[in-house]
Amino acid sequence: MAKADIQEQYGLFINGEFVPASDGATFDAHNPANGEHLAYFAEATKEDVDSAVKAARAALPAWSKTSPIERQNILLKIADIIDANADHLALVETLDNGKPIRETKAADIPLGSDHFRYFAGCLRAWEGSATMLDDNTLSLILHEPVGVVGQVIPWNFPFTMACWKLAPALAAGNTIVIKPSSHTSLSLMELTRLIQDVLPKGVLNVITGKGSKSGQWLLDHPDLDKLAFTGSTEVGHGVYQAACDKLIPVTLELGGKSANIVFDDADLAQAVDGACKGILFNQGQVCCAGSRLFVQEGIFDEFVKHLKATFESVKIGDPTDPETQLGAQIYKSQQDKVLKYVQIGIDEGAKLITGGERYTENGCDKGFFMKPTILVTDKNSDRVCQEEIFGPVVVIQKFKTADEVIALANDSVYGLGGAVFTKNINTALKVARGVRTGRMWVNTYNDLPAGAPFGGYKQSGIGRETHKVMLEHYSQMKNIYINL
Ligand code: TAP
Repeated sequence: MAKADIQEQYGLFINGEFVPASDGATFDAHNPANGEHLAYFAEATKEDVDSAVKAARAALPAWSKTSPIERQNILLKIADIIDANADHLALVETLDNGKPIRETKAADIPLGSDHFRYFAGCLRAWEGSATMLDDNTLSLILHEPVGVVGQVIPWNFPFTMACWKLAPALAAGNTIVIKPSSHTSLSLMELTRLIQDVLPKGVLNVITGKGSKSGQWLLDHPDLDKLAFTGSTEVGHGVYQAACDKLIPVTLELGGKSANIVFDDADLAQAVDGACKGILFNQGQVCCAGSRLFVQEGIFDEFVKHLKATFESVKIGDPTDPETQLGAQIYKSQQDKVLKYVQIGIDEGAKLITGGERYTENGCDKGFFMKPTILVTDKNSDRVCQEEIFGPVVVIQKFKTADEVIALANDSVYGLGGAVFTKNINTALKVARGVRTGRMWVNTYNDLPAGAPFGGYKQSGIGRETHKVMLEHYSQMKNIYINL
């Protein structure tokens, strides 16, 4: 397997310097594809978290007064650095996360740099306003940064999620303390190493460590002005509580159980491809994965036959091989959870069409590889239709009418993504408008460019990312009311 030029040890990044944890504690990370040790990371103590927040607080006055031009130039410089190191960062991400290099090269890393470019553009066009309320009264509206932001991101898209969080927060003039998942700290630490001299000291602080300790200490820190979190709905509840306790704003990007809906008149090849993109991208470890697939009765059997054949032809294996389509699940207990869900589905009466087990051929026995899996059921109440599996497992159901499938899609506590495949624009719009989610794709799946807002209804979150509205989420509106 390819090797990356990485350090053996990474410190915390506090006030512009890499430092060890105050008690010297470390933890290590392994490659999920073969179990090999990758690097050691400092495990932040409560004191370290406090130092990081203090550094961010001290840096805030100067950073918040930088001109939009200065911040734009810095964001563009970061984007350039990412692009110049794209191959390195893609390999790092693949080794740390197990996702195929073809995905990190085509999606994770370029989506990250594009995010910095997008917000570099937005921030210059983000004007306040001046309104004469009457002949003697002028109302000015200015945007001010919200302040010191605490951010926590998950392991499924470590690099992209970091960019989704950092770019808008920096664009709006905030200072940051961010914590990556302890399972995947490498790409953010490598990015930090590459951009350490670009930002003034203290503007960006990165703490590594376990969520239940370092992460919780960050959320609970009393001197934060905003929390931003991407991860599970379960932990998201705790983040919301922590924000409530401090009465500070919060944005949450949480879990999903998205409906991918295929009508009889869909282009079959396009819909099968969309189903694969929906559930196999990133090994199905995607918040908006199309994990519930609804296929109309007229093409049901043919569609399932095609999807089964496509799933069985997927190239599974070494994620650093450019030909590999499906890499490794993130860690053993996550893989065990996915396998357990397959059994739960079967026990509840679902039919296993293909997959449902580990993949151990071609040197994959040391990693957490899985065969793409199809279950078919007729009960949307099954746990496999209601709970987030977070693996390459799609559950297919048959439907007759648009109204029926809209009701089935909405029978979920989540509301993050979804798609509709049809050649009829009226059907597409009826379903897209009827399903209560933040994003509905039409005739595609899992495209996530900057500029199109992404975020959840219901238990899938609060707020939108990947859109200029994030600047509002990371700012306060100041009104100056002038009696002329
Ligand atoms: P979580 O277990 O919720 O972890 C997310 C992050 O929170 C990690 O950095 C984790 O650190 C940290 N964390 C865990 N417990 C914490 C606590 N008590 N206090 C503070 N931080 C804590 O989720 P995950 O397993 O990494 O990611 C998968 C979930 O994220 C899925 O549900 C998925 O749908 C969701 N997700 C949503 C989106 C969007 S955009 N909606 C995007 C990606 C993922 P450690 O890992 O070190 O424990």
